[in-house]
Amino acid sequence: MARRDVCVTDPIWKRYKELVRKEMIPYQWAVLNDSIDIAIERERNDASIPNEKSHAIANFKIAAGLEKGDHYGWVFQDSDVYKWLEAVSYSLSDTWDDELKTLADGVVELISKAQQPDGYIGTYFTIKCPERRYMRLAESHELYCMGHLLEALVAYKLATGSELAMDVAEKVAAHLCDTFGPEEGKYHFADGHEEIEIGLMKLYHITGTEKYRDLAEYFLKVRGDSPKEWSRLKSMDKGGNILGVSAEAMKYDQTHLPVEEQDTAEGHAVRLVYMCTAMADVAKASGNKEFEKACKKIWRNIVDKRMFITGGIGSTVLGESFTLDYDLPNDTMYCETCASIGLIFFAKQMLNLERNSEYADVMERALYNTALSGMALDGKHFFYVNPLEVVPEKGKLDPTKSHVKSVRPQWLGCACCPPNLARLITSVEDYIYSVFDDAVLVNLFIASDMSLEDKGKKISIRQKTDYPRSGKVLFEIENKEETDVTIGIRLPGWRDEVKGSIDGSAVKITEKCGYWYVQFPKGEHSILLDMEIKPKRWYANLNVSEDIHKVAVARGPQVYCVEGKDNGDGLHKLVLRKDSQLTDHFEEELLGGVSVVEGDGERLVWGGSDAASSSLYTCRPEYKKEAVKIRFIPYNTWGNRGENEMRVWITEE
Ligand code: FUB
Ligand code: ZN
Repeated sequence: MARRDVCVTDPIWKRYKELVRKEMIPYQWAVLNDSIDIAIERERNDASIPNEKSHAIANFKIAAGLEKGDHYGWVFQDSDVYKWLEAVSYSLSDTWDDELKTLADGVVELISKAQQPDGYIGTYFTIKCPERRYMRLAESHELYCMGHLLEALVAYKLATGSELAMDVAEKVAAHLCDTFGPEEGKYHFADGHEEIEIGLMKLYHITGTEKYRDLAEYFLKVRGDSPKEWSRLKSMDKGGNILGVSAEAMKYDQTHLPVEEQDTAEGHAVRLVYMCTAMADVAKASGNKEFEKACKKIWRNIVDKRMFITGGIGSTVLGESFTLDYDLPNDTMYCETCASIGLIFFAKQMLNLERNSEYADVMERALYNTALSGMALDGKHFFYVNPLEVVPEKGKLDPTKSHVKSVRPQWLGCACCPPNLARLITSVEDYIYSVFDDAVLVNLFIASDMSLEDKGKKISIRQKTDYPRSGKVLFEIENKEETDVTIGIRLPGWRDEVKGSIDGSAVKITEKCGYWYVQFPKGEHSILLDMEIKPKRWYANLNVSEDIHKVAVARGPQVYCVEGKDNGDGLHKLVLRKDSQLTDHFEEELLGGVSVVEGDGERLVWGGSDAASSSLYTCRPEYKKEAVKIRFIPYNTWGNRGENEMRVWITEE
């Protein structure tokens, strides 16, 4: 669904979009051009992570022959520029801006100049070692970058009509079709980091060129099809490793098994969800049932056993990876912002394959919690890793927690997350609806105006709501078709009591796979969905050892947390009383306006003799309990009031 079909009117989301337009996009542009003096932090203690400057635009100028110099940054530094361009494209579709368009036109032109005559594009290899092109594909991210480029160019074409964008994209795609594929004489492998498949599918969707879809399918099929080929690929280039990137075990990049046989989420989390996003898209487009089955199995494994309550994924910093079922450590996890963004992409594609509200539930969970937590309220500070439990000193002094930051850095040595978030927020309207020939599904509750006139359907839906502050959503529907239309409204998995009315009359809500389907004849109609949103306690599966005897608080789609700022540090000493009533109220001035949750609890303090209080262990735990009011804020807003402790799961007694 194109952005022009949906216009967001929601004050919260408009604020985020404006933040991206007015703060993030110019800020990121300055970073990409090295024209801003900021501290670039390594995302963890790893000296091989480049952290001096971005140099991303300079890399393009050098590759295009417009400037002299060497490449600097990650081998995938180009993708920061592409994601920026993609966010700009969506932003232009929302709010036209001549100056920004001129700037972006210049970037597309620069990209076209850096493109090689045969269609190849990649500043690292063009500048440093053109002879090593595709020689170390498992680590080189060449196709990963081109995938992001295709996504950006498709978005730019849709937003501005740019012919140059399309020329560059088609040249890239033609080059890839000539170079990779099952035929004799072509390369029979894919990139170590999935993404090209998503880019090719986007190009396929707007051009209808089947060979792009087929190549996307090929890149997926070849992955893990031939472990020997991959081993050869990983060692065929004797030129040495690429800065900061080294060959990893097969599971890391999902090459351990043919993709159709993969049924658990393994390896690097972003790679895995990008792979699944493309697989689901290809499955829908080409009818590949094996892909569909694998996607469903991997989805089940993530959602049932490997996802944090915040919609974060990736349990360890080592390889930024999944580990094993129920291994969900709150203070060492990875939960990269990009991984949750990828999970949102995956969920959206799954909704096209199967009308089941669970996909939208997970999409919403990842969006409202981990994804939004990736950015500070000023739009200029970003988390790469989104912990569920933080004690600032541990991140600084415990080498195994160096990735767990308590304050969002101004920029990161590996800057994949900030521009990824910019493109997600500027395109949030794409996730609100799923449109099918026989029904329109409402997945997210975001005030907006939607019209399908451009799609040849005379249907419009206006959503009016202040969700998630309240759970009341009014849909004003206009059906100008001669036939009935069917709207399916998501009934969130977290809901309690829900009331509904149609055209002003209360009705009984019926449910099919998590959606309430209503059929309308020609004319104007309204549906009111009235969900009670109140703070609720959530508990983890008993196999999650980290969360035993603990509780998390959520309010509608938002997971909550406690912060030292409100509750004093030493959050591990807090106990939420089982019998206490959780209350909520809205605070306009706090963190941009949030609903705060409160509950009665206790803080454990030592009540014994001084000598015993200073000993590390005791047989006589003389704890006292001091009554306290525990105050919770939405998880996505934590870390905006200076450095302090934070926790999602707290002890309950
Ligand atoms: O490898 C490219 C990107 O950098 C990945 O998606 C992120 O996880 C980070 O490693
Ligand atoms: Zn990232």
